[in-house]
Order: sequence, then C-alpha cells, then structure tokens
Amino acid sequence: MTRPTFRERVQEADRVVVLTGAGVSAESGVPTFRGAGGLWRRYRAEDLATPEAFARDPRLVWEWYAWRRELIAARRPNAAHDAIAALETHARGFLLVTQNVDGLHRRAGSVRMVELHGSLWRVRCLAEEVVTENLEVPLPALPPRCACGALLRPDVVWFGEALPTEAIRQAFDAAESCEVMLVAGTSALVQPAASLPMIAKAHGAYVVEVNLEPTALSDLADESHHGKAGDVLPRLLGPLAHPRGLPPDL
Ligand code: BJW
Repeated sequence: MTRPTFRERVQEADRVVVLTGAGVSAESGVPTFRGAGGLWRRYRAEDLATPEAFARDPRLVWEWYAWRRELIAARRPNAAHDAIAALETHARGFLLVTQNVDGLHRRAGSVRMVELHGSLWRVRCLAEEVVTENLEVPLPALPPRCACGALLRPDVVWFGEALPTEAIRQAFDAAESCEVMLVAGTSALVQPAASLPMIAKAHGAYVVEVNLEPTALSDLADESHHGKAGDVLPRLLGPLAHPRGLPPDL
C-alpha cells in the first residue's frame, strides 16, 4: 500500500497546524534573527530584546524597533505567506501559529492565527498595560509615550518574558490535537515555540519541515524539504497553495 502524500494528508485532516518563523518573511526582505545576515549577527539580543535593555535605554530599543517597522512597512507578503493563507481556505480545522511579529501573514490574508511573540504593530502602555494598534511610520517621537504620559513599549515578547496566555494555550491545544503540522522558516531554537512540533509528533501528528537548511527539528520531522519557503511551499501544496474557489492561474 502506498503511503499518503503530504497533500493527501492535509486534505484528509480535520486539524492542520502551520508553525512559522522569520525564514518565511526572508524573501520579503525582512532579516531573520540567526544565521547569515541575521539580526543577532549585527546586534546583541540582550541589548535590544529584553525587558532589562528597555529599562536601561528605551530610546535605543525603540530606535531599533522603529527601523524595523519602517523596513517592514515597505515590504510585501511573499509566495510563502500567500500559500499559507490559501491553505487555510482548504483545511477544515486550521491554526497558523507564527513567531513573527511583522504582520505579513495577516497582510497576506491569514485569519485563523496566533502571534506567539506579539506584534510590532501594537504598543503597550507601561503604566496602564493597555494595548493599542499603532501603524504610524515613522513614529513622530522616540520613545513614544501614552496619552497618560507613561512610556509605551512594543507589544512583543522579549527573552525571559511569558508568552501571551491565550495564544500559547491555543498553540499547545492545536499542537496536541492536529493530524498534520507544517513547520516553515524557523531555526526551532527558541522555547516554548520550539516544543510545538515535538508535542504534535508525540500526539501522532505528521510533521513536515520546510527550511533552507537542516535544523534542530529535522531528525524528528517525517519530511524535511530544503529550499526557500516561497519556492517549496507552493510546490509542496500544489492546488492547496491557491485560495479555494480561485483557479491556480489567477
Ligand atoms: C528560511 C529562509 C527561506 C531563512 N525559506 N527558511 C531552555 C529551555 C527553555 C527555555 C529556555 C532555555 N534557555 C533559555 C530559554 C528561554 C528563551 C529561549 O528559548 N532561549 C533560547 C535562545 C535558548 N525563551 C524565552 O525567553 C521565552 N520566554 C520564556 O521562556 O518565558 C518563560 C516564562 C514563563 C513564565 C513567566 C515568565 C517567563 C520568550 C522568547 C521570546 C523570543 N523573542 C524573539 C524577539 C521577538 C520580538 C522581536 O522580533 O523583536 O522572537 S527572539 C527571536 O527568535 C524572535 C523570533 O520569533 C524567535 C525565533 O526565531 P526564528 O523565527 O526561528 O528565526 P531564526 O532567525 O532563528 O531562524 C530563521 C530560520 O529560517 C533559519 O533556520 C533559516 O535557515 C531559515 N530560513 N531564509 C525557508 N527563504
């Protein structure tokens, strides 16, 4: 008996989960964190992506985030974002779990998604804890302040901080109950996101990885496809990489 293909597994599954990382946005021109050209090659994470760094120098941290917001605002979702948004329209139960804070999945049309590490496009008041959307580019003053006078911070998850409770609950529930998990463009080094494929596998899911290179996850995955997500995902998903109802040549 022949084994079902990945596409057949997705079509037959009641629950599909996609986990993405910075590599999915690389072809949009957004730098990844690790590896050649990665942000952590140029900047130290502990100077920019920790609560201690923000407490020490909020202006420096905000300059880095303001630069990234400007860079991302000028970029577009790529074929990988589009393929994942299209896959959602075919799957019965679906959840996109992204570690990315750039908002490109949403701009590509993904709806059923959780942003595990927050969003660059939201700010949080340090005094009131109120979170608001903020799409201003460039920001008029750094560091930005709330109407109450307190500092605003980016609504992202820095090292040592807990992930948003509801997002992580949904992600763990989905990992435990999915039949297929597609993992794309993540080094699978940062916890707790990196545990999700292991949890899925332990609960019997078929795990497929797409990455430029082998990762910490490759030995565990049922299939590892090496190449650019924007090339591999449309090929792997075939007709599922096109929104339901639209012919593939549109
Ligand atoms: C392509 C491609 C193309 C390129 N196509 N592929 C041991 C065990 C458990 C935890 C820890 C531990 N030691 C330390 C920790 C804690 C820490 C952690 O995991 N550290 C590790 C580095 C060791 N984790 C935390 O601190 C987390 N919080 C936590 O644990 O809280 C506990 C707690 C509980 C209760 C109360 C209080 C606390 C928080 C982690 C937050 C991560 N934040 C960041 C920054 C977000 C904001 C911002 O963007 O500024 O999130 S760090 C950064 O890494 C960012 C990313 O989302 C995250 C993951 O990176 P990702 O997406 O995998 O990117 P890369 O660059 O690593 O990989 C890109 C991949 O793409 C590569 O593999 C390329 O090959 C590939 N690629 N182009 C396909 N075209």
